[in-house]
Amino acid sequence: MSFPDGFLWGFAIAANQAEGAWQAGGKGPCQADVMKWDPSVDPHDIAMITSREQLEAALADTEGVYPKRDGIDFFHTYPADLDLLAGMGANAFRTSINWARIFPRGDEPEPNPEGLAFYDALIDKLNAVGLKPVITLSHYEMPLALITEYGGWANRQVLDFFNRYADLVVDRYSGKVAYWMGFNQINTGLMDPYLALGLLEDEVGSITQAKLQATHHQLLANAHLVATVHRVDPQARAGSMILDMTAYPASTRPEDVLAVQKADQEVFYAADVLVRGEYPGWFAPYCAEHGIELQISDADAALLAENVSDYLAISYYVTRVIGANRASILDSTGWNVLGDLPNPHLPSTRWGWQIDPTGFELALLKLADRYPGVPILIAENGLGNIDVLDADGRIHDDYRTEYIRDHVAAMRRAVAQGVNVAGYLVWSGIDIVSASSNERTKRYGFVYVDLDDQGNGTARRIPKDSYDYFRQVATSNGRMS
Ligand code: BGP
Repeated sequence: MSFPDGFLWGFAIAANQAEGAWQAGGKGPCQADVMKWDPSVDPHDIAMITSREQLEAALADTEGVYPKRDGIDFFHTYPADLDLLAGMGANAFRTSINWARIFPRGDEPEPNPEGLAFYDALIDKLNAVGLKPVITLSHYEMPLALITEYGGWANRQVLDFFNRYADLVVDRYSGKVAYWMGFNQINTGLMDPYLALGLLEDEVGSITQAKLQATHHQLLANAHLVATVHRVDPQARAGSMILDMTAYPASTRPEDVLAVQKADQEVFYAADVLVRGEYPGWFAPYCAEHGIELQISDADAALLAENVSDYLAISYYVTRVIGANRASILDSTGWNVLGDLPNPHLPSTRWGWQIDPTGFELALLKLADRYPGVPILIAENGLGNIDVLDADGRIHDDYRTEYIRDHVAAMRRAVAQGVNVAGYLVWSGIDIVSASSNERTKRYGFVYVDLDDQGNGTARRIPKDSYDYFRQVATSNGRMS
């Protein structure tokens, strides 16, 4: 069974993990520029920024290695890189616009013309090589000034700044973008308030109140984006994305199974608002019980109800195991949710991410039940690994071919059961910098980039063995997978 005509096969990256050129073209400092590579951090852990001091230390640091500042220099290499990626016969490419290239501080009344010129050229190049642009407006690239001077997304003024940015780029690129995506993994603000919400935990008082209010502002921003796209760029689809964190109970004990249901509430509540236009029933009682008073006006509720997303995007990497005693991500923070408890039935990557194609089919079936008929875009799926450039000059990443083959097969089974999947974008098509570990050597691409974590290497681009495999998949609309 093949996939529907027009199915999107392609790749996904993020500006902050690929472009580099962190001080070029008038760009202002953004969140990613303070993310330091630290080989002493346990691969199973994800280092987080929680204080102003950490930001200031990173900006003053002259010794440390900050790989996202240089990325793979996609800011300059994108024409050749996109030619190489288009060579796989793909028809879509997701990337983000770095907000700090357009508004270096975030609060300027006028945009940075050099930043706009870069994305003018990038989006035109994508269309020229047949890669439909899927554009993320916020992918962990918030201008630092909005964090240090305004308090991040907890401050409603930031919503106004974001709406100005969104209105500008949607108008400018109207007719050239297939999918507009407001926020990368809008539910990860619960785990990582700095990265996804621009909050400094040691300055916000109640972290739960701040996270829920900040996420509410992002949900309003997404509803505003949907309204703008429908008005200005009606041929495009507008929506946002969540990180899928499908969970299994630690045992058949009813308490463990109940814990999975509660974990799902946290994972999906933002998507419930995006797709249904209202908060789920458990949300108000939870806030009341925990003394949380969100500022949600009648106008807010109307905006959310009248501008539900055209699609829901997900990133799918792992499944996890949940026990009754786990901490809720509503009132705690940390990425341990990705590695809660080991699943003895699944292999794991070096970073503890459990590989589960069957879980992918399960995740898609659950989404179809939760959001009947809503197109689901796989905005990220891929395998991070320490790939080796062999003596023969090739990269034999059979493990990546196997991973993609198994996940495409799972997706095909879900489509055959009626799940409305709109496309499959592999993270990351070409090697870039890892979001969580800031490593270049945690590689996801079908194209190898000869740079190490410290930026040493020839920067040559070398198709891996998996390049030809994915070309078969994309050019056969999934039949040859
Ligand atoms: C997702 C992010 C991406 C990407 C991916 C892979 O959470 O949306 O930015 O990085 O994870 O994870 P990592 O790069 O941390 O290995």
